[in-house]
Amino acid sequence: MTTDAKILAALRANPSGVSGAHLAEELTISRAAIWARMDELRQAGYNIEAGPHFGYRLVSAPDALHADDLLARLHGQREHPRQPEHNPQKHPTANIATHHKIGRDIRVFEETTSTNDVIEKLARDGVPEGVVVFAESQTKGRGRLGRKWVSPTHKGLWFSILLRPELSPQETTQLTAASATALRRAIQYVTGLAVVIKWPNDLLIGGKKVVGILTEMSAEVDRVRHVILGIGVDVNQEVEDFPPEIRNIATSLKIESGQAISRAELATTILRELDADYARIYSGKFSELADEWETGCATIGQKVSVQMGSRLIRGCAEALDDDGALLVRTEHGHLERVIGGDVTLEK
Ligand code: BT5
Repeated sequence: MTTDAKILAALRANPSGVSGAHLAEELTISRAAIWARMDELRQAGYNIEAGPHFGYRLVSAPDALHADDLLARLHGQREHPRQPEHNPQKHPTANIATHHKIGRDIRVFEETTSTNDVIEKLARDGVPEGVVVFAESQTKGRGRLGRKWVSPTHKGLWFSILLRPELSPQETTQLTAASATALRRAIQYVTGLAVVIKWPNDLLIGGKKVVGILTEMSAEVDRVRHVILGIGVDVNQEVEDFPPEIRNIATSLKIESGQAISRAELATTILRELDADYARIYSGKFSELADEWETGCATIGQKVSVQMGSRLIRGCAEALDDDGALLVRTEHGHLERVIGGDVTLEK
């Protein structure tokens, strides 16, 4: 962690205040250096009080993503998981081992084309897996098949993660499943809202899309070089922030819950949950995760039509198989294994 991340972690761990002398000793820097860092943090929008009796105290943080703050929060959540006020349930993955890969390096850009592009460059430069890139806005945010992803400034979480999994290209569907389950848990935990998964990569609230996931992969025939998980979460948009063409199909956590959500808190909860699910895949526990996916997946048991390239399949979505593919019983009684494509839920 950087010095600022350590300072923010200490301030969060000690809400009633922490002394400059204590911080200086912990961080092995001078008290003057601590004072200078506090000043920088204030300029970045952190409201930090100072007083002779309590030392330094964090009063509020800006609604902006800040890499050091995200690292500090992630560290703090691991050390002392906190309960959101409305949600008495235990931290969802409190009992699942994490391996601290996802989020060990976090970078934030004010604007970029697409965070997937930034990660692609880092991947080619040989950066280790687990790096996460957030952007406050994207000028060319994309969905699957060249579709556009609307990413208004400071309203959502637009981010990508680099993974270098030891999986075959076919097995990478597991990562889409892991992303969907982790995001569902994190959002339900932070907001208390009921979220369902629409196979393979959307999360919906009240039938409207609130999360999209774009998984991109670089692979040889039998070996994955790297996978990029691109995730878009609609957090604090108002209805008018969505362009008219998607107003009927998209929603945000603020619209659904009636209150603004801390993007930083949500971001780090998501990273924690993703890390836990990635650890589950690594330790051979995908079946556990697949069960959770199936439970949260609104597509199972529904009549669907699936567009796969130029082919259209109609039938009933019966189950997920071991790799996370959707099994669809067609009108003619055949069981089709669907690994990609666009699913429409039929009425
Ligand atoms: C997806 O594609 O749902 C994947 C979206 C992934 C976005 C993230 S943001 C960070 C990273 N960087 C990127 O450039 N992308 C990833 P797809 O299933 O093809 O859905 C795209 C469709 O969703 C569009 O055609 C619209 O109908 C709708 N849409 C666009 N923007 C939306 C938004 N903000 N919220 C909800 N729906 C949206």
